[in-house]
Amino acid sequence: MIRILHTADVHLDSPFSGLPPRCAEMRRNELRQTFVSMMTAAKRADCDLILIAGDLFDGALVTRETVRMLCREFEDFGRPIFVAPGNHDPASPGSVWQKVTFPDNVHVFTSTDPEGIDLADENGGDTGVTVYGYAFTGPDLTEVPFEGMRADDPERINLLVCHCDMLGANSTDCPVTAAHLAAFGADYAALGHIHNPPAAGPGNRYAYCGCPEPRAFDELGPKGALFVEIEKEDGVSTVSLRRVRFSRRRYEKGEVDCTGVASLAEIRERIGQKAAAEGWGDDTLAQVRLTGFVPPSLLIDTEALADPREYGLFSLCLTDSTRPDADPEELRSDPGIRGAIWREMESELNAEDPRRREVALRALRYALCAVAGDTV
Ligand SMILES: [Mn+2]
Repeated sequence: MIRILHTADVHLDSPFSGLPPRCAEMRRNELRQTFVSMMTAAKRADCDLILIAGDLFDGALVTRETVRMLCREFEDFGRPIFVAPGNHDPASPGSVWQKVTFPDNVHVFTSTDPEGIDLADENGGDTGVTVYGYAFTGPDLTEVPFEGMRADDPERINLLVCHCDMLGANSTDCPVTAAHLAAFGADYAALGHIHNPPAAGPGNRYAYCGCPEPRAFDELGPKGALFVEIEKEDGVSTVSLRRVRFSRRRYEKGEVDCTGVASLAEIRERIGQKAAAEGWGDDTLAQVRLTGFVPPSLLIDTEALADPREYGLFSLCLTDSTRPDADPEELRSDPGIRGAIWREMESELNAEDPRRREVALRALRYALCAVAGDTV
């Protein structure tokens, strides 16, 4: 039986440019810590090898600190590690893969031509395991490098580590299909590139591990890596997969219906209830949309409401999509000034652009309040 840690898409040294600089710095550190946690877990689980299926780095800009951390962790693991560079960190001339000498136990695939490596044990004996892989050598790879090839020896445990896009037939990020993988005939293909991993292939013959640490609101929920166990006897293998969370943080999206509230304090309470109901905590970066109908005089100050500490969150981004609880039909047919305001603004209130809608809503509130003689 062999045990493998399968990871990919770590995107070390990501700029996190959507965050304030201090938070971004913190997240870059956390990303490194997440990687260290994975390596520690691989050692603790007594993994025989590690497969890194591309995009270990976010781009060509790699910090000294990150390289030092990687070399230390790789060396400390001591057993074989295979890296198949992806579209974000291709093995191109002058890339980190050329500049840095990684420890001896690390094999980096550097060619788009697939290479198969037989794994030796500590004494140089044969383990019966072969690892196949290839590299992106530029940002695009429109061919499937292993098309028409087959793993040489069906008696061995054959692994394939590859960065590829199984979700887009016309993808320029190596458009691999289930048929390509079946024809190659690996016992397990460790895939990288898709950060929100879809279900594993039939019989667990292939799987995306997803990213270990999410970086934005299109990577929702906890993230991690895969522990893979493969048993092979008389040419027949069984593969079992275990997904383990490693992410320090998680991104979550939600809606809070504000219908019936009379004050900002009540909205605050509802946001708190939402966070509690969803189990969000200080690991959570939440994006919450306020919806429903509120009194026109209630001006929602999203900035004042969005202090994450009040709800025990790491960060909170609020958008206001509430509507004044005036009846649109009644307003539309109002012959007076209220109707005129509504008819003037109706197209903006239904605009495609959420920013324009928000501005229009705010304007409508001010206008209705002013007409009603309320203070704004
Ligand atoms: Mn990628």
